[in-house]
Amino acid sequence: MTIKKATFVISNSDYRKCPDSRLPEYAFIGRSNVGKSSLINMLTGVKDLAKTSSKPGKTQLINHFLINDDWHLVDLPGYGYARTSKVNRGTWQKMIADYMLKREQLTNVFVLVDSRIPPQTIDLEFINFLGTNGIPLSIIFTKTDKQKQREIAATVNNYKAILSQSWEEPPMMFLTSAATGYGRDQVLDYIDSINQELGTIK
Ligand SMILES: Nc1nc2c(ncn2[C@@H]2O[C@H](COP(=O)(O)OP(=O)(O)OP(=O)(O)O)[C@@H](O)[C@H]2O)c(=O)[nH]1
Ligand SMILES: [Mg+2]
Repeated sequence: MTIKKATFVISNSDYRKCPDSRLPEYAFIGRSNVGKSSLINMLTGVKDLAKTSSKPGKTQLINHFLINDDWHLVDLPGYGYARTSKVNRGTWQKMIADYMLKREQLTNVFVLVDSRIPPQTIDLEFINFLGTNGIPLSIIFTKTDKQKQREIAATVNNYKAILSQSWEEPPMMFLTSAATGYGRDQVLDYIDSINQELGTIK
């Protein structure tokens, strides 16, 4: 898929105030600092479309971007950010859970995990939360430029082994690097194939 147009639409904390449209929606989630916003910039080819930071906790709201006038891409705040207060954590959980469970346009959730670290409980819990609630998901391994191929393969296999204990078939997995653009076509073509299947894109 060629990205012809990528524009910011709206930020908010309430799924009911998200854009009132029937366009399919693809959300990006994962631990704080895993590289969600960077990946969105890499995929769209627009450098500062989503705000990034070397410090965790940069993205705080549900951010909608309109792509090619055909679909929405959604940047979300990360989970597992230790410096957030308990109150904030509760608010985050409700905002995200409501969005995931109630946003009808949500077509696929990309769960981002750092290719350098072994499967973490918090990520597995989130993946299982989506699975249990029948929300389609894929896994994106980020920052592959920082890791040797052999080590990345070991992490991927580790995920597959763990998930195959509770899943008949593990979710789709993608290897990416926002730094080099690695994996861009694979992710975009996957989104395109779902859009075509839905028949929403002419
Ligand atoms: N080397 C490398 N660094 C990356 C990559 N992706 C992200 N980073 C760096 O990781 C840090 C966090 O990136 P963000 O995109 O802001 O992460 P985020 O997941 O959106 O973080 P929050 O919004 O805080 O949840 C930044 O310093 C990025 O430059 C990557 O593929 N390779
Ligand atoms: Mg972010």
